[in-house]
Amino acid sequence: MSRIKKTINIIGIPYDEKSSFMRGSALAPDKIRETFHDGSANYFAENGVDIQNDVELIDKGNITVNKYEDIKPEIAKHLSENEKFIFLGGDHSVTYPAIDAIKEHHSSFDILHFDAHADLYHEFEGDRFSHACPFARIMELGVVNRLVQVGIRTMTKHLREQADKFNVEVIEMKDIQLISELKFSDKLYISIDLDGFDPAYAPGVSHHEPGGLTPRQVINFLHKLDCEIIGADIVELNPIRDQSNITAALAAKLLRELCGIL
Ligand SMILES: [Mn+2]
Repeated sequence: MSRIKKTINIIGIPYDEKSSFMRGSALAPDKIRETFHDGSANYFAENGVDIQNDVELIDKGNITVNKYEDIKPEIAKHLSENEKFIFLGGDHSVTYPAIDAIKEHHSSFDILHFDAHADLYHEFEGDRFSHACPFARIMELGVVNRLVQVGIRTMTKHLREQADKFNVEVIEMKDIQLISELKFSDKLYISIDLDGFDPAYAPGVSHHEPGGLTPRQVINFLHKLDCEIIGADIVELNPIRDQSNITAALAAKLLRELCGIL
């Protein structure tokens, strides 16, 4: 029996100018690719999907970004109706233009967001498009039905108010056992900020926030999803801060597992 292979496109977004604390994540897309293909691991996802043969994986390279406003149109050039996309950031500010571009092809969907931070600030240090703000901008687009954030452990009073305003479902790290009850049934986009993981597993990020997720928790949760996944991003790898390439290895592993479930 033959079947049509799914096409999964990888798009790098080498942009870190909206980082509030430390630059470096612009180097991440190439570092993740290099690690993905370095021969240290095979190309099978844990669920048995052979990334080399069972899916059509197309690396579109990195988009050219001179300024933040370039990101949406540069992404839009590559998007199409029936193909899947994995974006490699970049800092988390890139997720807003990515979603803004995707909404031309999907009129409503849910987002599952792993992070130490809610990234819901109305503005941060005078910038509404800071990497601390993308999910406020995304919710203002009006195309996301459910935003579910997992692993959050830095909530302020303002962020709790923003989460209430946008009806965000926040599973804070202190209540992480609640993910066992979490289910999705509609189209889903997945955004993974690597600082959602404990810095012990992911030291190569700009913001170290101890007490975080384990790779096993996240991967097991991804494998349990049985809804349609339209796309994903992996953001905030900062190769300058990484130790022994351990965070890049986690990013490459997540890329493989996302290819397995998309
Ligand atoms: Mn974060």
